[in-house]
Parts: sequence; C-alpha cells; structure tokens
Amino acid sequence: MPDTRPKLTASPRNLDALIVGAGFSGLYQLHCLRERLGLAVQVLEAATGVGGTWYWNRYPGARCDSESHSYNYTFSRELLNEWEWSERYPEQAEILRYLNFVADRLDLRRDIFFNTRVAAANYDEGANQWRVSTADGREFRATYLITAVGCLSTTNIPDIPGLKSFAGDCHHTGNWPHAGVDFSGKRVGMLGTGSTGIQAAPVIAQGAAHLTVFQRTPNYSIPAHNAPLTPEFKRWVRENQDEIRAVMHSTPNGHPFRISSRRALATSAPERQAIYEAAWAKGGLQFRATFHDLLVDKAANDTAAEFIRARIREVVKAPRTAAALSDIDHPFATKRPPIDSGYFETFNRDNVTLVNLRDEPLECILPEGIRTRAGTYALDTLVLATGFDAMTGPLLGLNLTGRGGLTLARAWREGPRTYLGLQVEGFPNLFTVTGPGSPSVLVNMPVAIEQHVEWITDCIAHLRRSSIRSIEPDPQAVQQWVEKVNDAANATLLPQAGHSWYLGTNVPGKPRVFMPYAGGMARYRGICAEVAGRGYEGFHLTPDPADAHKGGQLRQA
Ligand code: NA7
Repeated sequence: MPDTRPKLTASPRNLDALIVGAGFSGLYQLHCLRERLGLAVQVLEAATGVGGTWYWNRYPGARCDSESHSYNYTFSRELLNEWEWSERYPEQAEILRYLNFVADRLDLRRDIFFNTRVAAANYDEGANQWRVSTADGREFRATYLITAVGCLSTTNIPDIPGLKSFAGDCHHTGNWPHAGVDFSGKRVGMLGTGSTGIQAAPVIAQGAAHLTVFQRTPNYSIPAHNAPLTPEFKRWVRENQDEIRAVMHSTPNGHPFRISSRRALATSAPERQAIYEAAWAKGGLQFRATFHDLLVDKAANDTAAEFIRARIREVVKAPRTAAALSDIDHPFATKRPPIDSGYFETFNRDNVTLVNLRDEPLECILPEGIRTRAGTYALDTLVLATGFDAMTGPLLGLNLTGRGGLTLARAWREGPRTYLGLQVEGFPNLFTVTGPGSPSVLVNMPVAIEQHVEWITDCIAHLRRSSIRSIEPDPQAVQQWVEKVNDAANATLLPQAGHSWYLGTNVPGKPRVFMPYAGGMARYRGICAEVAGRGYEGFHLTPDPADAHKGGQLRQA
C-alpha cells in the first residue's frame, strides 16, 4: 500500500480526534481518520498491545463464534489477500496475530499510546474540545472523541460473599493471565455457563485433576465442528471475496450465510427434523438460520429448543446431569447462543462434575472452596466465567461529562439513550463505535464495526468540509430512535429471555433495557445511509462562528 500519510499538523496532545481503544474498531478508525481525512489523531489504549477483547480474553478455549473467513476487515484488498486463517473458527491467539498484522501493515502503532487508561473525559464547550485525562495524569485535547471500547470489555465480578477470602487462584476469563494458568493436578471450580464457560470447560477438564461446573442457568449450545480449513476452502475464500462480503452486507446478522425463508411450523415434522439434523451436523451459528420464524414465533422456536434439548439428553450419559443441562427455560437464541467444541460430552468425563445451583443455591465462597446449600466443594482454582457489564459498562467507565456538566451516568440513569447508537444528546462531537442502540453484539462484529467507522469518518469529513463546529443528536431524534430500538426488540422473542446481558439484568442495579438494535444490520445500514444522505437528519449541526453569518445554527431534524 502506498504511504500517503499526512504529516501531523497538531501537537499530539491537541488533536483533531482522539480514539479510545485499539481493538478492531479503534485500529480501523485510526486508519480512516489518519489516511482518508489526514487528521491529527491518536489512540489511547489501556493494554500493552493492540487487540481489545482479544488481548484480554485469553482463557482456555477462547475462540471466535463467527467463521474465520467472515471475521476480518473487508475494506482492503491487500489485507484480505495477505492474511489466511487456519481454522473454521479462529482461536484467540490467531485473532490477536491478525490484529497485530493489521497494526503493522497499516503502520498504526506510532499513533497509539499503550498502557494509557482513560480516567475521565470532559467536553469544554468554549473551546469545543474534549479534554481527556488518563489514569497516569496526562491530558489530551481533541475536537472529536471516538469511543472504540468494545461491548464486552468490562468484566462482571459477582458480589458473592467470601469471594475475596478464596485461598487459591481466582481468575475472570475476561482478564486472563498472559502467562496462562496451570491446571495440572488442580481441583478447578468454574462459575458460569454462557458462551465463555461453554468454550472453557472442555479445555480446562483436559488439563485439571477435576473440574466442577457450577451452573445457575442451563444453556443451549450448538456444536461448532471446528476444523482446519482445507486448501480448497481457502482458495474459494480468496476467489470469492466480493461475494462473501456482499452476503455479509445483505444479511440481518452480518454472517456469511443467508437465513432460510422457510417457516418451521409450515414444514412437516419429519422434514423439520431432517433440517435440524443437517444443521446440527454442519454446526455453528447458522443453526439459527434454518427457519425464518425461530426468533419471532414462540411455537416455531419451541421446535428448535426441543431438538437441542433432545440432543443434550442423548449426549450426556448421567440422567441427572443430562436433566440439569437440558432443563432450559428461555427460548432458543434469545440469549447469545453459544457454539461449542465438546461441551456436553465433557460431562461424561470422570473428572467433571456439574453442580446445579437451582437445586443447591450457592451460599458463599470459603478459603477452601465453594459452599452451596448441599455442602462444600473443595477447590484449588476458581474460574469466573461470569460475563460482562455489557455495552454500557465500558462507556460509563470512561467518566464522560458533556455539555453543562451532564455526566453520561446521569444521562443514562434509566438506560442508554442514543441516536443510532452513534451519538448521545448533550455530548457534542462524541461518537460511540458499536454503541448501545446499534446492532453491535447481535451482528458479526467486524461487519458492524466497519459500517460504524466508515459512517463516522464520512460524518467528520462532512463536518470539516462544511465548517461545522459540532454535531449532536436532537432530543426528538433520540426519543424516536429509543422507541425504534424497543419496537425492534419487541417484534422478536429476544426480550423473552427474561434474564440476559442483552437486557442488562446480569448486573445488579443496571436498568433493564434491551440495548442492541434488533432490526438487522442490513436495515440499519440503510437507515444510517439515509440519515447522512439527508444532510445528517436528526442531528443538530452548529457552524463555526466564522461561518455563522451563513445561516446560524443548522437543525437537520
Ligand atoms: P454471559 O453470557 O453473561 O454468562 C455468564 C455466566 O455466568 C452465566 O451462566 C451466568 O448465570 C453466570 N453467573 C453470573 N454470575 C453468577 C453468580 N453470581 N453465580 C453463578 N453464576 C453466575 O458471559 P460470557 O462471558 O459467557 O459471554 C459473554 C459474551 O462474550 C458472549 O455472549 C459472546 O458474545 C462473547 P445466569 O445466566 O446469570 O444465571
């Protein structure tokens, strides 16, 4: 790629744009603002390297649930041609290698401050600047502040009595030691059976003397059937990049497979069974794509749910364990559906025990282990696969203060309120990549990220071209978008999970709001394009004072 880099025009601490986070979002945002717009831009990153969620989540079995050929940037032909994935589902270390490859290839590191955690960010209205202070006492100033902090980066450590008293090692999966954890000869206890616990259990069981999985809520899981990619498949990917991208851009979830137009209940029972069996044999998230109505019709969903429950009962030999694992009471895919590599089979091992916390609730953690109502389980190592304060947690953790001293915590005290998941009223020139109210976690993330980054880049280009000082959403547009997000969720079964991190119910005291936009990525992309096409409809654009005579404040509602 030719080096078309502009020279920095501002001091590193008085920038055009500041990006928080050097994961998938931050890296691409840096590239776009620096190379396409020629801005003075820096990234602040708390970690010592790039990677974001893939830097921190190094737990055993950590792997992406999107198929590798769809889990990369698609904006650059060179990047696509120069990288080759090795497995159907890339493991954490390979994704981290990929993001390091991108950072090197695009020469991004020179504009990233590592080991730099944002402590607070305040909007200075007079200067029209964001003032960002870091935990080590530095200050940066920038016209535009872009959060690229990911949706699942604030760990959720449960408030269990005695947790701190545990005498052995205790690790949250989202903050895993870089040196790894040696489980050999250890009695390991794991809390949590979401996507993470389901990935980790089979690998921990192989290395530990004993693994006890403490299950509060049973979960569906579809076999991943991970495998090395064949030379033929790799060639097919290389030769069909445009088609693969076109499919990812046309589907509601950004994955490279289409959702069938068949309806489960309009299909005969034997045919339906055959379709589920074929999807089970193929594995992966596309199990959800077998029928069009699985996420909108409870009776249709029941057919998939019952198929999976029956598979669990077939696989797991001990009847009590099989019953505890298959007694799933939320509709299929209303929580993030995990895919696994031998999760249910793991419970057939002699060194694995399932503790059903519905039968014997967890009482406390002791120095020597976990006590439930039925007794104490002695443990040497505790693994917390207990998830994240999703979507809002990473943003609230930045301690943002907008116009007039309004904090984000106050603005969102009843739940996140955004326009398109991209901007927050009262926080001019702040952009939130994959923010709440955007499809984000319901979508293959790189697809959602590329769309957001490109939209933000085009928006900033427009602001600068048109001498606009600041952009901020109108209250009415925010209200209408919040209603749209609610309506989109309510048109599906997603809220029927009752309890999920999509709804924020996994964190005590968090407002119960369905946070991502469930209307589908393709539709959302169209909405964002229309908004921009109509001169940023629903945003309030304030011209530079020098241009104020040209018409004062522009309201694009
Ligand atoms: P999840 O999906 O939020 O799962 C967390 C798990 O931890 C879930 O099974 C919880 O049970 C369990 N949990 C949480 N707190 C406790 C306590 N106090 N006691 C017992 N069990 C507890 O997080 P993951 O990391 O698995 O996945 C997050 C996303 O990352 C994933 O969906 C992918 O998108 C990537 P609960 O269901 O709350 O009863």
